[in-house]
Amino acid sequence: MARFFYILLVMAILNEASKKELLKTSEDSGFCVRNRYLTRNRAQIKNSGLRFDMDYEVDSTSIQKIPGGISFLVKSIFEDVPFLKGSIVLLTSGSLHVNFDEIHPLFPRFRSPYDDILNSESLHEVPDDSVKVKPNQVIWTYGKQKYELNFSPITIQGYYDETLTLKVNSHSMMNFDRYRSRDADLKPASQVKDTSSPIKILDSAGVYLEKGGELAYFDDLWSETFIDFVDNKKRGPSSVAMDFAFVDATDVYGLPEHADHISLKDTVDDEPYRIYNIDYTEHAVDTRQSLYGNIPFMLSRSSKKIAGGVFWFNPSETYVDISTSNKEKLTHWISESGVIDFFLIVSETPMNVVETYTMLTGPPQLPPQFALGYHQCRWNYISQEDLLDVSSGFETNNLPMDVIWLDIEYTPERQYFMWDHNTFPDPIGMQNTLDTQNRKLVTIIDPHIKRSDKYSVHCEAEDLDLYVKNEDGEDFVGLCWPGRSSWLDFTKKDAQEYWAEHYSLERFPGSTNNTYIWNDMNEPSVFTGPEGTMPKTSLHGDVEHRDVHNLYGLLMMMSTHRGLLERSGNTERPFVLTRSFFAGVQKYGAIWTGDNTAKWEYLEYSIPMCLSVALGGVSMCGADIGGFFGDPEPELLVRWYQLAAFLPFFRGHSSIESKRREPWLSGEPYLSQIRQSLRLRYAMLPYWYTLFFQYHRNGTPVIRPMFLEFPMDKKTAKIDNQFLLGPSIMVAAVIQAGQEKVEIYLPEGKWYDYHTYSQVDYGEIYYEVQENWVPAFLRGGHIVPRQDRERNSSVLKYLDPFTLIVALDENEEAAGNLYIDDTKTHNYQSGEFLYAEMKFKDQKLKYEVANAMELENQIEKIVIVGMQKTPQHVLIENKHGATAAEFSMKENAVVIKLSEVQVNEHWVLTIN
Ligand code: NBV
Repeated sequence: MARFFYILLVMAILNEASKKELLKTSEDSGFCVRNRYLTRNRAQIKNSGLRFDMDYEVDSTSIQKIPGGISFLVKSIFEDVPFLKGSIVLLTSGSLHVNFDEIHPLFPRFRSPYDDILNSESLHEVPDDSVKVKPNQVIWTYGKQKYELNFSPITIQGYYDETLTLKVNSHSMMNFDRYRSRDADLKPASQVKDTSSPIKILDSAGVYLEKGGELAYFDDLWSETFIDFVDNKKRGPSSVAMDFAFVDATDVYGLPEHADHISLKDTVDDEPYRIYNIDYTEHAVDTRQSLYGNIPFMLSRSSKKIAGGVFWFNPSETYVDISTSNKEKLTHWISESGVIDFFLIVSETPMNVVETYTMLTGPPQLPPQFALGYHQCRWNYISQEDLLDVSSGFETNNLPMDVIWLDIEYTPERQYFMWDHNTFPDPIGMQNTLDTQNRKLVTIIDPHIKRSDKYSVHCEAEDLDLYVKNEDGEDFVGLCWPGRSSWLDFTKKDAQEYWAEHYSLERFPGSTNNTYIWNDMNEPSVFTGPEGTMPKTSLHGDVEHRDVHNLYGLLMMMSTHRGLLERSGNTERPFVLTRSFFAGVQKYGAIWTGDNTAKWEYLEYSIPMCLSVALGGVSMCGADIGGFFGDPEPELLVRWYQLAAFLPFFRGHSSIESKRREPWLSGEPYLSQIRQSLRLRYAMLPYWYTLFFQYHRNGTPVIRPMFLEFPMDKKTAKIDNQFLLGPSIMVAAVIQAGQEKVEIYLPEGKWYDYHTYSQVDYGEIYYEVQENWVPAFLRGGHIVPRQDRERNSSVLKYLDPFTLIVALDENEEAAGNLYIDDTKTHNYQSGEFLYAEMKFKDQKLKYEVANAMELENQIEKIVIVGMQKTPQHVLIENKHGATAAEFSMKENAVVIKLSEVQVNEHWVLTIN
């Protein structure tokens, strides 16, 4: 009982502390106000005779050749002495890497850990002959990419196939606040070349600026107060900024995660997109406020055959402004601290840009196959009986499920790596039972560590000095679930190692090799901190938290991932879910959209949210089915399952205050409808797994906004209530109660209803809503592998036969792939997998095994959709010779039954 009241109390505090008005807007962030002001009033400042110091040039005498590019020094045009060093290198993987850093900073300027985020395979420099150094310019040419650096003022232009695609600093918004000592704000005039004009501003972080004819004083350079939280900026202003213009772009996308549409809005007289990992409880939708995780990557779509991308590699608080003019999308990126470090990508299609970025920060993890099944979660399954009852409920109701989850209540007083033995007396026994049902367990592990002398995780961390420090250099202490807590400093290698070790079976007693992990609250969420997170003045060694904030969650879950890898001696693929994240998270696991609400609009926004996360390289995304807060009416719950079956991370979850909602509690017809969605998902697992393999190998996202597949069709540019699963299936959501029709746009080509195989005309259509499913379409020209036998866990499907759905295009052709491996280890990396290529052409379906492994599975059925003539005869040729195959005409398809056709052999099917 006491615990229950405690929870209510903390939730009340949390809800209060996280109301929208208690989060910062751009107006509350001095560095953003200042950079916006300076760039918007640039002409006025210059005309008023004040010195405007945001004009930078390359010191042409300093250029040095380095592999793939140049290094150089940079100065303000008003000064003789360079204060920045720069380097620009073109990479063979298709991006231009640009860096600016202070030459002699007063404090170390933080640089993100390359090894943890970037993929070394993507960092090879182009050969020397691709770089031409001229007196005032450097030109890189590699394939169809060309970049030009102009020295004064510094600008960069990116061309694809001779078409200008991306411009850097073309609007002179570049800014680099140097660290300065407090009393050196105004420099002696002798350091300045021209002393005749009144010097009031020496650089963008200077003290006096003219505002509306008057001298304005920015008084927040050294300290800033938000509500009652004082941010003591002992190191002073340190912002960095840059503008990127996407030429001829109709839309820009990316910058996940925001509860917003995929096509990003102009922000001119509005709030910019904020990038700062925070626990924005009961978050709104249609907002540019930040959420739990962020990926500072943006890409463009154009009506020409060009697309651009920018990855702004800076983990401090960042704002991005977007405006449209002259067919150009101008973006202004402003970060609170760190260095200027970014990657540019120019290419022919947005898809290429996404793939290049995804591999640059990847490769994405190939998840164990069970992770693509259904996950059942709740805050909380309160005891081991409760958990096992729920798991059995899935059995008795014939509902597939692979993973059941435990939230924070399984621990004694939120001390992680331990079990509350009153409620979970035998966790191993519990997991053994789950094992007999072919199910896994995920337990939550949060980053706050209870400061208790009896808690060894804390005592050792304290002894080893692994905690983040406060500004006075003592262990940082804040309130979170366990009460007084501290947080490991994951920027330290020894803290990462310490954390990873805790996932060993010895250090996490009661865990098994089938226990997987959920890292929550890792923004990090600190109940007593500003905006519910860690104060920026906290210290990671000599680095301030403000410099690294957005990395915290990523580094934590990276360490967890490493722990699970080590637990299995590096043989098994881990599964880790994280709430907070940054660029590169796709290497380590899955994310979800956090605490949504049981309302229709949250179902609607789950699509653009996951789509933009996928554009940011992270396909393994999902939203809590049913909504975390509140209680969905059965219709909403069913619609949510029906849609979520087509989103990668497929998990039902609800808050401790919500009513229980295991599928059978809704009764009929809802239970059957939910079962149908789960079965649809499980039948499609071979397709999902194949898509994930392609994503892992090439960075091709698993879920795709329409514009990514149809970039030249401008009608697709803003669509985000429908999307593609891989290249072959298009899905649309039902997002209103009692909705009768869904308006859908099908680009030119052949389309078939996924559920009935009937052909659907392309163009704008109205789809009559069905109770049992959401609209989904097969795209002509594609082959989708399935396993249609009904099983209650993905594990049980392993030996099942396959069905191939062949959807023909206008030329009666189609193609597709099938990937199979052992579902869970890294053996695929040494070639132990099956990869088959399937092509339908001239009435023949050819199945070729590009990479074979030992497998017993058969192909039992082929469904051909969209065939004009009725077949008379079907022949299958394989190693057993040629035999006639049985076939029948179903309403909209030819159904061919096969026997003794193996999944790991070549065969040809001929239809006459
Ligand atoms: O651990 C409790 C919850 C969890 O169920 C949810 O999924 C997380 O997003 N957690 C947040 C903390 C409490 C939120 C009110």
